[in-house]
Amino acid sequence: MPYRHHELRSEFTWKRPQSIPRYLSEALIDAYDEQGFFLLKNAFSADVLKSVTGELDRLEAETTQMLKDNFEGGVMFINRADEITFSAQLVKQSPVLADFCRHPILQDLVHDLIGPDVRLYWDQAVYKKPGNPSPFPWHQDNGYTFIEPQQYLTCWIPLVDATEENGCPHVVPGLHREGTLHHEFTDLGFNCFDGAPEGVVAVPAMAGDIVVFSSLTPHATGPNLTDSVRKTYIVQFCPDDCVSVSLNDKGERIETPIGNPDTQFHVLTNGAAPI
Ligand SMILES: O=C(O)CCC(=O)C(=O)O
Repeated sequence: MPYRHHELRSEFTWKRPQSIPRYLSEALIDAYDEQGFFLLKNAFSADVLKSVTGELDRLEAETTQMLKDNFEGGVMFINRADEITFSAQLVKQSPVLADFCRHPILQDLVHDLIGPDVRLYWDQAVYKKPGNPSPFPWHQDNGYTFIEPQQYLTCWIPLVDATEENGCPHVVPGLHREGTLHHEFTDLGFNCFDGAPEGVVAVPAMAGDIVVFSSLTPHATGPNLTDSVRKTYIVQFCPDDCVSVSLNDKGERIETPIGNPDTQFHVLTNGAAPI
């Protein structure tokens, strides 16, 4: 029963870090609290994007090949080789990506939204291939992986301009405050809404921006109706003392500390870059 954690629920409990923000304005921190998301413009230079994209293109090509070689029709869980791929925990394979996840902007961002002791929780490239007519369904990131404290931070980093034509994120502002929603598995991935929710906002973002949102913010991405790949690197951060929570067959809570040194390393220790 791999997904019994969906029976777990949690409320929105984010506490604003007490220290003086290093990078974010109060308005953006308020937006995170009240709306559950914001767009941070021009976070990364073209040089940084180029080196990250080079690594991701190489590793994503391996994912696509692996899916085609091993799975009928190239379909495995939410991956469909010719439509959308998820290449996860790439920091283990790439020092360039591991360095990127400790980029000074990301360190400042996690300081301002999480606090002084923060780990990388997850990283994955999501490539939405040309002519993919399927949306990626509405979900909270907690709908896939349930951790406590609930609130972890997702940075959705477009490597090409993400538009309404090629599958930019859409969010429902404010709904993160409802806590964890119930998710059902569909052919395309977990889904937390019957039909289209009210109040949806599209969040187009340019290469080098970051769409910052809470793991409790419901989001979806649209189809890619263009003739080029929509490339995103998603990096997620959590407080140092986070645990992963699941239920066993008897319905008992199983807590596992988060902290694989290769994939969930510290990005901030006592407010400073780890040595
Ligand atoms: O980038 C996408 O198209 C969807 C990915 C996503 O929402 C996620 O991995 O949580």
